[in-house]
Amino acid sequence: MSGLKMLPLLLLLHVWLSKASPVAFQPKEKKNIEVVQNYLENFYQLPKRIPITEQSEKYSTSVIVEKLKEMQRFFGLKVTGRPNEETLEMMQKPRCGVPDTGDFMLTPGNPKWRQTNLTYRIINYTPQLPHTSVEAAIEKAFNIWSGVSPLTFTKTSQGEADINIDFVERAHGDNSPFDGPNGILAHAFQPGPGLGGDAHFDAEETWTSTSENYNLFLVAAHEFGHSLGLSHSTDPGSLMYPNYAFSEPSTYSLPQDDINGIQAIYGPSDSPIQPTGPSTPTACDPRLTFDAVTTLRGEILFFKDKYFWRRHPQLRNVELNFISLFWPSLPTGIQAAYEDSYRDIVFLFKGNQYWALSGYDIQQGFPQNISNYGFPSNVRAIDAAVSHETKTYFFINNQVWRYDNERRSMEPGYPQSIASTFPGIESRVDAVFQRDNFFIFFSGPRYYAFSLNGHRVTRVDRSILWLNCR
Ligand code: 0D3
Ligand code: CA
Ligand code: ZN
Ligand code: ZN
Repeated sequence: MSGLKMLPLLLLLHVWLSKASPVAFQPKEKKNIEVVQNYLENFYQLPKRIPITEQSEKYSTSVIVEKLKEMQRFFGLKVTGRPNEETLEMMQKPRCGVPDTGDFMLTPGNPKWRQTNLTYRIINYTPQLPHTSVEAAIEKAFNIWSGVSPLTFTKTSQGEADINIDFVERAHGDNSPFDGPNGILAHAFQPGPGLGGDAHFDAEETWTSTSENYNLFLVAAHEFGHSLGLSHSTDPGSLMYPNYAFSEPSTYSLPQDDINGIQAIYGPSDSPIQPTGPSTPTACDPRLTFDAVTTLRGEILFFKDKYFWRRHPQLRNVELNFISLFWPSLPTGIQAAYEDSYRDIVFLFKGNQYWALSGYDIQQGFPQNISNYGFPSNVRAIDAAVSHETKTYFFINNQVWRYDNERRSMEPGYPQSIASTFPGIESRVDAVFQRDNFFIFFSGPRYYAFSLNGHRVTRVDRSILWLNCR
């Protein structure tokens, strides 16, 4: 594209960007303009040439605003139609060449394979993994999809296959060059003849069968979603979300969002028992329950499955995060958590193991066994935990244990029944945290505010109010 033809758009974007920062044409701004321009051209069909007439300039303004809004809506950003900071940040995250579509997660035009018995062929291999590992990863990736649909996949070694799998680098003849290490990892073509269905992997990536970036099975499973007709999804927990996130392959289960997507195209599985998958929790679902809740240096963390919500006490916003993104070595399904604010440590529990966090860093030497606290071996897991002054309370079934943080020992006389120690807390506790001399207990979809001064429950309400739902 010629520099001259780009000028009006550059000026236009410049006007917006300079509202955010009043200094004119800094190199950084020039770069931002390019980011917005390239992104919308690549992923939102923004026309590449903008004619230099005033009228068409007005037209292109509204097109850009609309495209920006579409993009912001897709990524769940504030829909402003302006290239603000969070928008630029999202645009600069590398992604692949399949355009983001607003509605559902099917590829526009709804392309699909007419037959259910598909063939694949591995054209060449990456030198970084043994052939058998590549084959195992590819086969497992296909199984993810055949398990929840009527589709079957058969490997062939020669001749025409529906899905050709290739490791290639840079320009490789399909007008979508790869970009070297990181950035775009792979891409795949929607169902169809010829290139249709084919999956290309960037040969310059480090391909692994572990948690190191990038796990070939996880990327292949995502690409085959495209090969079968799925586009990207807005569900951050789905396989078809645009960005790679590690998830343990040995226990991997295809998320429900992706199951819904593939079944919308090909119908349900032939198997008598319909498979289901994990769903991404939604903050304002009234049935929502928590696994564990704790404060951390003034923030409140709400754990659920492989996620946690983080709430800043002053800010109204609550953000959903992957546990694995903050703490790659932690398991999912944290069962209890408490903050020892004197030592400035947060402890997280699952089964008979626990971890210590200093800020957002896991301390060396963890996990350790909860027998350190003095629990007998028949205590297999902790439901909830909370610390106040020098004591820590552990809730297990209908009993509470009290631990002395200074003496580092369990107190005599415990366990006691929860109902006698905390009158008004009648059922099993899912999670609890301490704030302003209250213990906030979560049990099912409700929370109970227990006043430590008044020694009674002063409020019962819906748990999701803590996630700023109405
Ligand atoms: C891609 O390269 C996708 C492939 C993908 C996406 C999600 C899960 C597995 C594979 C191209 S279709 N995405 C880029 C990516 O995630 C944005 N790059 C690595 C990174 O860490 N950002
Ligand atoms: Ca790359
Ligand atoms: Zn390609
Ligand atoms: Zn993709």
